Amino acid sequence: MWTCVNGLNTLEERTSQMAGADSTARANVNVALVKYWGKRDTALNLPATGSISLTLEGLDVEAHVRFGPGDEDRLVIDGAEAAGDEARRLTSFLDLVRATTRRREAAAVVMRSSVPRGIGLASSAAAFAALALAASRAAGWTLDAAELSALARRGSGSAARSIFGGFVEWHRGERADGVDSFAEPLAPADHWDVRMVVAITSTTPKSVSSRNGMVRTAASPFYPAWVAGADADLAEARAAIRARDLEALGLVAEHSALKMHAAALATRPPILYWRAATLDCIHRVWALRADGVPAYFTIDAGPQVKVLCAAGDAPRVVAGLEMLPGVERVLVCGPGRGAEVIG
Ligand code: 2P0
Repeated sequence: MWTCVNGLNTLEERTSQMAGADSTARANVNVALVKYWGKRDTALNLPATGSISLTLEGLDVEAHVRFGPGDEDRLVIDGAEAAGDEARRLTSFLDLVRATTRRREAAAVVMRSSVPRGIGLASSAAAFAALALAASRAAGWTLDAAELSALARRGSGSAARSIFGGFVEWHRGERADGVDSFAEPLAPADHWDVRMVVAITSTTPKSVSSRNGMVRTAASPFYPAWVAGADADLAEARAAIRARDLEALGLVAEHSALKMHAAALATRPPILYWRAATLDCIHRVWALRADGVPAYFTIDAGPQVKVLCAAGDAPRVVAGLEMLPGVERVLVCGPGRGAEVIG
């Protein structure tokens, strides 16, 4: 079990170092409480709905970027050369930074992740938030927080939220060019002493990426209802966060996650991210609630179950989940800080 700590600081404080041709940044993952699942523009990563998340301390990605001579980008992730789709996605993101800043140099990128990739733990959110900050600074491009969030969104939608710490809302926006689709902080990491208990039920990479899963879910008969319900869920979650009302936030988070998965299940061919242990965790969370422990689950594009609870109840939630067959590991994360420059 890992225990992660709270963190705070303004984006300005965290990015106050001088920009140069070389920069290192770190960003934490975030877990959506009101989910993003569907796009109004796939090229620009513009979401069909807004979403609300909690940034988690301790599950992070560091990105070092240097622009310099060379014919090709050099991309190293966790000690291995990036290849295939992963490399293409990183290079297109770097192309976007180069095009905007009129740079032609190749980039040397080294990323280190404390989050397993491709299993539904939001590693791409942390990766593109860290990369957006490091690459923009290495290119000498000064962005305010909203602009940085919109840039991170181009790499991975959910990365827009990892720019900020604590509770965060990513706006759907209305404009076709996407300039109004960025995230903003709703409440800082120290607003509320909650925990996210993460039950890992499988580390096998998921068979349907979030990107493909969203495209396929748009054909679901339940997709219009999923989109139509988002504004009400967002309003409920915003009010619950402001009032520190765990029951209200937890219930709307479960509702949002279940609707997302119901829409995915009802598409053709169906998408089911859950394993048997995922269901066992859901039932255990409901049993804990019946026993008087306020705990509420959410599930992303993978079989892991993330449980929101008060800090003081985290040990009981961990005890309830770690004994279940099929639960490989349980992590406990507190609210985390936003993306920061570390070198
Ligand atoms: C979320 N997820 O709100 C939702 C819930 C997964 C389930 O955002 O295509 O990696 O890069 O924009 O951001 C995962 O999708 O997808 C995600 P792209 P992303 O956290």
